[in-house]
Amino acid sequence: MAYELIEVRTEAGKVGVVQLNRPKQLNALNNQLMDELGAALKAFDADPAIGCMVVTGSEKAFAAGADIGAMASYGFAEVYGGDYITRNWETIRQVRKPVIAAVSGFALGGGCELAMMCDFIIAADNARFGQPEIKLGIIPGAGGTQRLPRAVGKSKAMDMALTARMMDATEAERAGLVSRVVPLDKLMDEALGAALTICELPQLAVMAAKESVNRSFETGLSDGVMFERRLFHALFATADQKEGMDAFVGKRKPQFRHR
Ligand code: DAK
Repeated sequence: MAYELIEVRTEAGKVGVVQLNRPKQLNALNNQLMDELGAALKAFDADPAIGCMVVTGSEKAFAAGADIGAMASYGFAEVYGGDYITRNWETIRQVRKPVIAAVSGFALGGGCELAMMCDFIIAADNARFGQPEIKLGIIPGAGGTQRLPRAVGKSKAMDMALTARMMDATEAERAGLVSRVVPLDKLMDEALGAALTICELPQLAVMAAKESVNRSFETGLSDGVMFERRLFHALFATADQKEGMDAFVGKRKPQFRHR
């Protein structure tokens, strides 16, 4: 598939990088861009050479939200009856390998929601997160009212959704929305470093860890712990579990085969 609104590349033959590329519109997310992003992530997910993905934007904007101009004329019939802004926002959730959001600049509205759909967020020190939809007469529509309180708690989530206040990178890290903050010029190095670390680790265990952490958002504690236990047991059927433990006991470097 030829992409127009994203740039796609592979780093070290192992990390799939998707860069949102509508810089003049601050990477406002329209249907074409979301279709392309979904297709690129699914292609990387299906590629056995790829162990992890990074989604990033420009220095000024990860993404300033869904494309307001494209949405402005929609009525209920279009947004509910059609699939104009719903058909491609869940694709990222189908991706089984880890996806890291490398965020610099604005991550607003759907941009903040997209970052939160990724497995974790590494932020540049100029990152600003917000759910300003209220100023447009709408509310977050791609999971913001659900994922944000899980990430930062009710009070900050309410503050952001009700006042449209933006959160800077320092506050976002303190609140738990992002895992690391780095200087802007180190953002991609940091994200690629994290991605490469993941690529070196046993992929079946990586996928199981992602699945299990994600399950914690869907279940109660007892069911979640049981789900985790089943995956834990299953990993003892992998060659990489034998290799990892044998290597530790033998004081040597493991050679994982992702089997
Ligand atoms: N949409 C379209 N264009 C945008 C945009 C957006 N969200 N954000 C910025 N732009 C465009 C501007 O119109 C401007 O275009 P030109 O005038 O140059 O043609 C260009 O990007 C540069 O923007 P500014 O001139 O405004 O730049 P500033 O530095 O002055 O301000 C800003 C930056 C990010 C503070 C400002 O642009 C801004 O407030 N942007 C809008 C932020 C916003 O309200 N975002 C939330 C949008 S609603 C759903 C899925 C997703 C969603 C809902 C449902 N489903 C699956 C159901 C998501 C909804 C949203 O995200």
